Amino acid sequence: MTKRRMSFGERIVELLKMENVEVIFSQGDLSMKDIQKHAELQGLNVVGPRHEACGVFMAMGYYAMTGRPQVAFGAMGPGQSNLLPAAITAAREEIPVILFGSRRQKAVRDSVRRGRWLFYDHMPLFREVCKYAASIEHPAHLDDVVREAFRQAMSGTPGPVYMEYDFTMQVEEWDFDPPLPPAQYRVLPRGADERDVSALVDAINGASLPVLVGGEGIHRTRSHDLFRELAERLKCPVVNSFGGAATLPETHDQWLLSMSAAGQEALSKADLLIAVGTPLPEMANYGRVGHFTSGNPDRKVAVIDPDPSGVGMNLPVDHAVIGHVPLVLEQVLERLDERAQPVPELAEWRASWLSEREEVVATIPQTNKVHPSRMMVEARKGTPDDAVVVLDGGNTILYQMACFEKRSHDFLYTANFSHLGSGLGLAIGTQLGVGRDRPVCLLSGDGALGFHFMEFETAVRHNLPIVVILNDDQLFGAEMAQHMEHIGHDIQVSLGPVNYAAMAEAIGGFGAYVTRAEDIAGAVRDAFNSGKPALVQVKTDPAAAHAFPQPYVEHLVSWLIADPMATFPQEE
Ligand SMILES: Cc1ncc(C[n+]2csc(CCOP(=O)(O)OP(=O)(O)O)c2C)c(N)n1
Ligand SMILES: [Mg+2]
Repeated sequence: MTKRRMSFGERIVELLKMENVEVIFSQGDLSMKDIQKHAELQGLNVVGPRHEACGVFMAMGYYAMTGRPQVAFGAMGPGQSNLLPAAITAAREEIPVILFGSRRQKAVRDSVRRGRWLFYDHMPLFREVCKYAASIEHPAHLDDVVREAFRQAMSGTPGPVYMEYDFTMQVEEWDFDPPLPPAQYRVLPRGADERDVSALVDAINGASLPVLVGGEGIHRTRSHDLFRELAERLKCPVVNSFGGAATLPETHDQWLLSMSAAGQEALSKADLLIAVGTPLPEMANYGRVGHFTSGNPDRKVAVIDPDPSGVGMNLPVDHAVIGHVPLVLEQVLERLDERAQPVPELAEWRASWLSEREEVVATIPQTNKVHPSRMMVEARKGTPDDAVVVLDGGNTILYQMACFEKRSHDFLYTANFSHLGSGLGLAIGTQLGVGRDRPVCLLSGDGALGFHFMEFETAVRHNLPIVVILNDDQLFGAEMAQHMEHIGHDIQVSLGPVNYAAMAEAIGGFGAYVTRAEDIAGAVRDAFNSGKPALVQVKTDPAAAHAFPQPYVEHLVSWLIADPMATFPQEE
């Protein structure tokens, strides 16, 4: 085999290209200059975040839209440190991201001279947080480490991996063998055991009331069309986990909000629950209490997921069909006949859900300011149906869940970890993933947006026309009711008046400042039509956060207070 002499930096780029990496998220820095040089030469897109954590969020957004992991860098010392919070989020969200830290010479670590400029020993921290963390000690060591990183990031429960190198190593040259294709060093996604598939198909054929639960694994593997086909063949009710929102668009006549009366009835009456891409974790109190305890005692549970380690963790599972979600769905569809008649209760449950949503909208509290639920109803009118929806915030999440109908299956939120401040980064990564021509909106709380607002400049610099629709209640709203109840006033929950729209314009984007409900839809439309990164700031009523209950909040709180040690209902 002919070896080729090249720098460490050039080789990293070559290895990343073998894995179809398209973007590296890194600020220009001397400690990665050779990697950036070769990334540019080899046609990768180099996107520079203002904060390294946001670079990781961007990589997560890109992955969520494409199923291809991307790369984020942190420069030596504090830049490496800044990767950490988002690495934790990527681990919680089970999203593979490939992280690199450039490091000062390792000898600094053992120096007794108290020279610590731009140095901290990060390895123990990244080992704790990531699926794999390694220090690359020599160019000859590089290929092995990068391959192990991809192998780990993409197998079992996917997640973040971290590699670091002495910054001086970038330009070191070495004779490298031709790079290996991924199929030679990691198991590519595969389907399930055929026996498990046919047992599941038999169970489905024998079920009179199957219910599908869509999980975020459908989003992560881009299996929406197959999931929809399965739903349509089964003609059964479809609900979703929190992070699996929109896996079947809410306009579909089989979809029910899991927290609605109809959704809960469907879950409790089902004789076969088929969870796709979720180990039934967060919804319905881990499947252990609430409506899972009532209803059909003979309910069977099937799980389609790549990760065997989640099976039976919450509900006992009758059918574990383990494999890459789209491949398993294809296997199931190959064998499964179309159900002759829809599940008899479906039409009634769908009608019940639709009237529940109408009722929620009709009873939005009337105040002299815009209620955040009203903002969601109006914002929906101005948002194109095919827009990707990204979320960030506290109560904002509940207002959107109740009042912003998701019509496209592309949806992203850190549903497991709820990391405030992730939204702008996720939206930017999402827009890069779907391309400039597809609309992307970020529905955000003002508290959430404040964490990393300067990423708006990143969107301007890279010409990414994301539209931020801001619920500006001048509060960390989700904290307000508890403070009012417990203290009688709030302590550091209220935020100052900020003209975010003017800031968006000052940075070079489009800004609109809206105080009246009737102006929201038009402003949102203008924002999408501007073709620029845009922000529509809606001044909403701060009293909404404590004077009235938030829609479905009791379900959300019930997850928090659910007894994690509760026994399985079947064992009681
Ligand atoms: C990084 C981070 N810090 C703190 C929290 C706790 N927290 C959850 S919701 C919330 C308030 C969110 O305020 P905002 O984004 O304005 O949304 P609102 O509740 O007002 O709709 C806070 C502080 C969190 N989830 N993440
Ligand atoms: Mg707020």
